[in-house]
Amino acid sequence: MRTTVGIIGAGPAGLLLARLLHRAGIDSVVLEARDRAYVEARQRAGILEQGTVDVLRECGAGARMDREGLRHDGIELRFDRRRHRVDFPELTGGKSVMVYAQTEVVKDLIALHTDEGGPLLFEAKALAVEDPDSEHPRVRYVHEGVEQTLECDYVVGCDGFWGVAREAVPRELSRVFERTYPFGWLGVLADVPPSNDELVYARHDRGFALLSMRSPEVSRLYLQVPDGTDPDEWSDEEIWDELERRFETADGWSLKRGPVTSKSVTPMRSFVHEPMRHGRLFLAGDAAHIVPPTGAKGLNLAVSDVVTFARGLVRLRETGSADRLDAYSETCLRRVWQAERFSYAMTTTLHRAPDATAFDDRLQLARLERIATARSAATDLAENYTGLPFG
Ligand code: FAS
Ligand code: PHB
Repeated sequence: MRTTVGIIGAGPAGLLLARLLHRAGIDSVVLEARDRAYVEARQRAGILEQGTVDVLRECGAGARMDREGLRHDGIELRFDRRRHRVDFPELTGGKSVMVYAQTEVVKDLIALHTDEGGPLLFEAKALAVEDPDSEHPRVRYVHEGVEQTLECDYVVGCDGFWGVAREAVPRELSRVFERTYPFGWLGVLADVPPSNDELVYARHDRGFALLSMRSPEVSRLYLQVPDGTDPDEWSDEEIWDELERRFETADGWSLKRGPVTSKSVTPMRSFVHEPMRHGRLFLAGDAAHIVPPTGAKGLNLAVSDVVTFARGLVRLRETGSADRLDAYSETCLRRVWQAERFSYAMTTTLHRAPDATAFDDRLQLARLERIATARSAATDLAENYTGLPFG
């Protein structure tokens, strides 16, 4: 098989890229190792930056998001039993975020692509990217038990952290930057209306807690737990009891309980691979970088990477200039490191390390106090949370 752009992975990065290229009249083939049901059910992100919302609308994938998504103009920081709201439009000149789950974005893009787009092969596992620095890189993959080759002009690895694309960048040219955290997130979905209109990020001596949502009927909640925790070690009652303790306020706010429908633990990691391009191979999304979910940046970074690639290729097609494509890695990395910085700051401000001292606790509270009282600090949070401009 032959195509212009071979895309490995049908997560948000791969699917959005295929859509953007399709709209620009550039053909692509998407190879996805798992089946459609699995990809559409995988519980992940929940917050879309303003820029992501705009791109989904522009490429004709925003209709259901605009019908069912929840626009949020702020978040609440909770610490020391106090509540502090961060007003996004007020601090950013009008920007906000959208609560619309990654699973729904993926479903919308798959439906659109199946109706209008090029080949999207499920249960097609890429084995390797070959000759990435030649004029015609190839992807070797297995589909329906047969090993095959996809010949391309460009390959974009959108195959996530555990994918194969990154391995095709020669080790001697690769630099990896990494930080792991001694805690993870126990995440639950619950059939109960959210107990707050906006997301609540709580810093507590017992650990972090996050109140998020999927709809006016479904809550999504997270608890900081020790790294390697088995979710089945926690009964639903214990989870609700612990959430109540960590969200406690001085004004009698209460947490509504309801049936837990899913439980999972996510490890926390910061990771960046440089460069994000080698020859005709480009890495996008989690294939190149991971952020801890505290800043709600992962999905949105994947979107900005593929927008940067698509704009670069369209410019080459239209003007013959490869300047944007050649600047792909440095353009993306500039935005990636800002998101790494913000996600690290949110994570270390709101989570309590197992070896934290009273001094550390005071520092965290002082950082939160600063956000609550200084417009400059609140603005920095609001600008990063709603999303910095695409490269
Ligand atoms: P993905 O991992 O989503 O997709 C990669 C795809 O490639 C997968 O479908 C995989 O099956 C496929 N693949 C892998 N190897 C392959 C191979 N060899 N051949 C073919 N296909 C292959 N981000 C936010 O922005 N906001 C949040 O609120 C947020 N919350 C999160 C909560 C949790 C619990 C988790 C785990 C993540 C969260 N994230 C959040 C981050 C998350 O959304 C990722 O950043 C996002 O999925 C990245 O998208 P992709 O780069 O497309 O990678
Ligand atoms: C989610 O809704 O899943 C979510 C929201 C905000 C985050 C992380 C996850 O920071």
